[in-house]
Amino acid sequence: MRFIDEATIEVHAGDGGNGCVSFRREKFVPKGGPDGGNGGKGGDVLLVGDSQKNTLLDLLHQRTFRVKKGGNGAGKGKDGAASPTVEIAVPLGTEVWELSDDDGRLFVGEVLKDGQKLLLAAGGRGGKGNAHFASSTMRVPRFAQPGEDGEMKKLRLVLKVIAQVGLVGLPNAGKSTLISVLSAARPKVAGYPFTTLNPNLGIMAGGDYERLIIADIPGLIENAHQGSGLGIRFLKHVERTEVIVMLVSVKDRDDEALLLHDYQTVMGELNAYNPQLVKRVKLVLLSQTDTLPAERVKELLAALSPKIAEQGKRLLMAVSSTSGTGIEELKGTLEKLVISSPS
Ligand SMILES: Nc1nc2c(ncn2[C@@H]2O[C@H](COP(=O)(O)OP(=O)(O)OP(=O)(O)O)[C@@H](O)[C@H]2O)c(=O)[nH]1
Ligand SMILES: [Mg+2]
Repeated sequence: MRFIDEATIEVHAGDGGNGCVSFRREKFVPKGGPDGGNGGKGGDVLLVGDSQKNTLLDLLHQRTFRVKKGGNGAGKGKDGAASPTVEIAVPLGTEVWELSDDDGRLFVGEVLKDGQKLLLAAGGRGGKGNAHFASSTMRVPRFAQPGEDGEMKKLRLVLKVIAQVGLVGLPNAGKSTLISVLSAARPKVAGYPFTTLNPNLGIMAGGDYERLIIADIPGLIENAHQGSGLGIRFLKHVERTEVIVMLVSVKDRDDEALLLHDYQTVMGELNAYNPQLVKRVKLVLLSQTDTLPAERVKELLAALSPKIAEQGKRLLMAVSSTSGTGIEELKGTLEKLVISSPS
């Protein structure tokens, strides 16, 4: 499925129905009183959070949402029917911005929970019929109110995936392979850089956390913040993530200084996007450790741990997705980190 995380849509809420001018006609009563009913309310356009969705792809096919006008009032005091609302289902984590004609953006809101609704455009009020205006001083109102126009808006929707754990690292670090070991996700894995072009989501089951959502995002390279490689715009998907895990592959990098350099490169890119992300890197994984003797992995862990420790706030562990070494321990650590982090 194609992953679409931004879309522009136009929404037209329903106009209110018009009020009616009518007079009662009864046998033997030459002039009946006013009996024009009210117009019905125009339907609203709402956004609804839907946990079954994970892309804004639908919105590429349908970009305009128009709600019917409310029914007009009629004689004999009949009110027009309200027109039904239109609901647009979107993945959780969708933000809405209203676009103005001068390209300005105004934050409207976001949906974070299943079934949560956000009003995008309000339908117009129905107009009052002439019966409404009858009074002792106004016995024969020959007018009624027109319905109010529904709101019309141009909106930009931005999906920021909600995951508890985000995987970051250089291309080929083994992020996609790791998510396939931790969850049922089966993203594309290959021995060339930038295999992952769109974020992959995986759900890790088990333990106290029934559902721990992990996001694997495209690889970062030096100067990604200046547009190198795939850039850093994908980092928005770990912006809400409390626990960021960085993978540093030891494959063909059996050297403390090289590994530290790789670590710092990725940190630099996170920092350029948003310094808050740096603080959330709670765990660094030496990955693909099956390519080195176990003894050597221990040495590297011991040498690098103090350099990345950040006063005990950042852990260093070793894993191999291929051999499975360290994976069970990693699962337990991820749970603990997620549970202990504020959300
Ligand atoms: N030996 C070994 N190879 C691994 C391991 N994990 C991943 N690989 C290999 O490393 C290569 C890159 O793996 P990916 O999972 O695609 O790496 P990635 O970090 O998702 O890469 P991008 O999507 O390009 O950023 C593939 O050839 C994998 O088979 C591991 O634990 N051990
Ligand atoms: Mg990948």
